[in-house]
Amino acid sequence: MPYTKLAIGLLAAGAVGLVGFRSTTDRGAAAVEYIDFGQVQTATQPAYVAAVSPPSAARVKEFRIPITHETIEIADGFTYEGWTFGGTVPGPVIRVREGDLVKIHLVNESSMPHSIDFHSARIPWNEAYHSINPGEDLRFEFTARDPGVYLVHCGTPPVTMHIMQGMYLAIIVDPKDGWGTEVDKEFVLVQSEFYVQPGQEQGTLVPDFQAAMSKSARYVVFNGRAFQYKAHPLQVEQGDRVRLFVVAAGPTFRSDFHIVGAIFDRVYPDGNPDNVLETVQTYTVPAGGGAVFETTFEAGASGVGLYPFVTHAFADAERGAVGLIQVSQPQMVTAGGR
Ligand SMILES: [Cu+2]
Repeated sequence: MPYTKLAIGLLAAGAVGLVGFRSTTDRGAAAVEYIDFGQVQTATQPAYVAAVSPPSAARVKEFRIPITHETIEIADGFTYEGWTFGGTVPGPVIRVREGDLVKIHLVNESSMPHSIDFHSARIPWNEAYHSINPGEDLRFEFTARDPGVYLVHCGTPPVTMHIMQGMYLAIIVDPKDGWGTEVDKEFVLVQSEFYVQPGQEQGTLVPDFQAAMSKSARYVVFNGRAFQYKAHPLQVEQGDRVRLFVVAAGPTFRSDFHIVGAIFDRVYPDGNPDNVLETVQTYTVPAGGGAVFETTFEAGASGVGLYPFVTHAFADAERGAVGLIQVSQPQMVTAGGR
């Protein structure tokens, strides 16, 4: 379908975490949005931008997703040859609305076969999720029928290897009638783990598949890098209501998601607001699953201060799956050893 580029421009990195070009037509229900993730890349420095903006009004959304192999930083000072969707680990957040037609154009720009598997789609595996060779591309589409937050990953065997190399991203399908609450800030957190050993050069890491098969992760991370939000907290203001889209990419671990010093007033397992749980301390996101968490940072109840978010499986938190939410400007900024 042809589309007219009515709006092309640089997007503010802080607004949606993407820098580059995208185009959107604006013809009401027939509008088409096109994003080329080869051109629009998620910022990962100083930290992967976790903040997300609402989806566009376009009812047809098309995404070009290049597969590339890239040098990534998975812990401070440690680089790794990752396999990526869109050049980063995790790949870019895809956000659509329930009922949207989602068109995918997967392009394998790497040197080996890969694939893509959308948990948000009802589609035959053999049509959409098969591997494509270097230089090949694949087009498929699906209607986003089911609201929630979902894992997208490479499914090429051995899947453990392709996921531990970084081939995953989150897709949010906003409910057609909204989430039922108004929030001030939204963030995406994708938990995953890396199985690595030292490379030949100082500061480099290489895959350790045996460690992966014995579930001995070296790092467990949110959004691709150990401890990045401890150094660069997610910033909210006192009084804010916050929605967190949490996905556990694995390849093997789940996330026992918890915020120290806060209670979730709502959790939507799988991200469907029909699945509401109220007043939750910790909720487990299974490997290959997602959930939406909501809480409010109010004066006298999770007010100004620092709030670590963790997987409460603490051996995993010690390996990097801990970050901070900073509410307004605390007088003493200290992580308190967590
Ligand atoms: Cu792959």
